[in-house]
Amino acid sequence: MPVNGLPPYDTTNIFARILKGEIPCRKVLETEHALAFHDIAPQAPTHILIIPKGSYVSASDFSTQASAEEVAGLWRAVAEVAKPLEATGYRIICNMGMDSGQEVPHFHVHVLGGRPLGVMVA
Ligand code: DGP
Repeated sequence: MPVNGLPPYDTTNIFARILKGEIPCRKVLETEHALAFHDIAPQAPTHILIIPKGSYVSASDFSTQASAEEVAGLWRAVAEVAKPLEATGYRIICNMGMDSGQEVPHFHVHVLGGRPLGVMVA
């Protein structure tokens, strides 16, 4: 049963295939619980995606089903990846479900920076 317009976890989704090494990525960081790599269609000079290694479709699934270690591991990877942007600032985005336009049904965090990003509007 789809939730928020998202199907159940599909092990053939593009990020699952990146995790399995079936599709290449420009890796930034890999830890026990997370993988970070450059977005294929960057919206800013720095645009990095951070994904958990576990199988979670959405931010909601990750937040409610992942262990404390996985949650901490994911967000510490986000902080690590964003460290070079701390002086000037950055934006974190998680799209969740149909209305957000989430394209890839494996939970991911976008880190964007390297230029003034403007005021966020819908
Ligand atoms: P979202 O709309 O939040 O689901 O963002 C998905 C992002 O994933 C989008 O910015 C483009 C990126 N993306 C899609 N396919 C690939 C891929 O094969 N490799 C990489 N590196 N990024 C991808």
